[in-house]
Amino acid sequence: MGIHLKIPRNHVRAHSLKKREAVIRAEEKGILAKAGLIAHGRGEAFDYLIGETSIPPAIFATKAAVASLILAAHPVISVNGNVAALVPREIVRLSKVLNAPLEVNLFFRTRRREEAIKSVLLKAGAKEVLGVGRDASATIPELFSERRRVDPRGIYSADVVLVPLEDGDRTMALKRLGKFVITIDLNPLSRTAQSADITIVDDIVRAVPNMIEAYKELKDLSREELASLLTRFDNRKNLSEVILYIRDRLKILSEGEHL
Ligand code: PTJ
Repeated sequence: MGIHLKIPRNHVRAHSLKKREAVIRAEEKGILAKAGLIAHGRGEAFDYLIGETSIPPAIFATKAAVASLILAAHPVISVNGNVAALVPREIVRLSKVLNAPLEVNLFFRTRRREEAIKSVLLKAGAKEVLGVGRDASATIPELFSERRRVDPRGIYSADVVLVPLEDGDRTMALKRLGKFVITIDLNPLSRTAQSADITIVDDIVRAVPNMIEAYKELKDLSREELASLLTRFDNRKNLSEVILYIRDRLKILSEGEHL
């Protein structure tokens, strides 16, 4: 076990430091991959650029994502080490409100990590967790990482999949299989962000609770109203909005203004 910081509640970076502690602890417990620590750091850098808040294009993408998950016949939520480390209770809650099963799906797959993540999710209130051990018996063609293994009852037969913090090859393989892919990724330039159908450029710690709120707002809409929300959403345009937002913010900051 490493040395852990005691973070003063009024520390200006308390939120960020708490997340760091959560990922470090999860790595020590065998939940998070070592590469997950690096991925977290990259996410933090992009979060700095957007101002560590859910910006308007992220909220728009969140609503479109929830609309598509409500409309889905068989939605599935993929869970990796970073998701289990940062939002275990929230992802279980989202899975319940949307009636979308949780599936453990790992880039760095080991039996020990699968079981550790399953147990985090069960402890957080999940009734069932797909994709563990022999349950991940189907394969996504053309994928060479361990992420090719999926559960026939889950991602394999899903029409809409939420894959937060995903890698680019897998996103493209899921697209080729005809899945509608939603991701949460702080990097608007990543291959995943660029190739998903809906990209929520936001910290997963804010995005998942926002999705639960969006569900409450959208759940009574008709299927036509939900479909029209989706038709108005264009991922490429929305990602451009994110990049323009960062550009405008940096311009203001470069002129010495504080936001
Ligand atoms: O648990 P595993 O074995 O499945 O491995 C998970 C990681 C994240 C290590 C694996 O999927 C990976 O290597 O991912 P990448 O290719 O590094 O992509 C992760 C993306 O997530 C990057 O674009 C980061 O900017 C972004 N990211 C990191 N932290 C967050 C985030 N996006 C949203 N919220 C975060 N907290």
